[in-house]
Amino acid sequence: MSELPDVLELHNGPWRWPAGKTTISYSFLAAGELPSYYVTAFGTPAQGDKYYNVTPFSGAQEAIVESQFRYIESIIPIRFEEAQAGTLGDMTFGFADPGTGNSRTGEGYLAGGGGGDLQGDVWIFHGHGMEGASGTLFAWLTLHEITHTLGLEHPMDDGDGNGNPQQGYFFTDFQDSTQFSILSYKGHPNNWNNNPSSLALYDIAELQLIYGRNTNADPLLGPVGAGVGKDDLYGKGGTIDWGNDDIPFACIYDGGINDFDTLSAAGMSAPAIIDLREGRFSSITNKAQDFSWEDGKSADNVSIAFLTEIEGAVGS
Ligand SMILES: [Ca+2]
Ligand SMILES: [Ca+2]
Ligand SMILES: [Ca+2]
Ligand SMILES: [Zn+2]
Repeated sequence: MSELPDVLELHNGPWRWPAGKTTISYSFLAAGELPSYYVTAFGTPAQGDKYYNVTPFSGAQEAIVESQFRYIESIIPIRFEEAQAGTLGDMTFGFADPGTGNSRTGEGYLAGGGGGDLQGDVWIFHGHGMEGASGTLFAWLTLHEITHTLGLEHPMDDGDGNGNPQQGYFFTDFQDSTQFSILSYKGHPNNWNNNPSSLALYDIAELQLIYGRNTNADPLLGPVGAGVGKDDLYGKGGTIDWGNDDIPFACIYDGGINDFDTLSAAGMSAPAIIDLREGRFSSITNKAQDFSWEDGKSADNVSIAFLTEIEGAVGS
């Protein structure tokens, strides 16, 4: 077994929920429910101001967020619980106006960033067509912001102001893409049109460096212990089911022990390239024609997390 890489660009600071805090509470804001600490910090927002016009997530959007919490719980030993009615959680979720001149789609306040009660809060801003959205773009956007709240930064925000990732650790310009971190602003070089359906390779590694690994968890669903002896199938009809997705876009973390897991390209129409080594990428798609295989390029759309052992493979 190797170790988790230390990708400093993603957590180049003290940002995290305090050690020993293993349960993080969350609330979905109601219409007009701007927490009072925003008024304390920024004043009462008027039209044109950031945080004006708070509107709620839809039920489907709340369900997306909660499924992401279950997913993150399978990776790190942290639990997310909805705050009791009438109280605000450590994390809040809502839509609001972005404020004049702010083109960002969302915002997630870093835990440990000194923001007091602002820490952990996630906003999706009006003006980007996200109200009522429940597709893969909304799912990716909220997962991106939740990952910020857990303490990870954009790979290109390393403090030197040039917008490029810090060189010399793990990230290179090439690696500054969603192939390696969903916090990158650049799409996967071979996969531009797809939204990541999971955290990416380095996101999982860095969250596990900070919080520890959830070993023996049932991937996507379960508590510690549920992964012992659990044989998982990653492919059509399996634990991660990419169904009819032409270019599935995921990183597989399986903390199970004494198991036999399989990465499968069965049912995919294009030739597959499968690499079962940890930290490596496989190409499992229905769209081989989009890629210049003869040039040595491949889709590299499915990765295996560091310290994850996938024991078997099935070709297309
Ligand atoms: Ca908060
Ligand atoms: Ca397993
Ligand atoms: Ca395994
Ligand atoms: Zn971001």
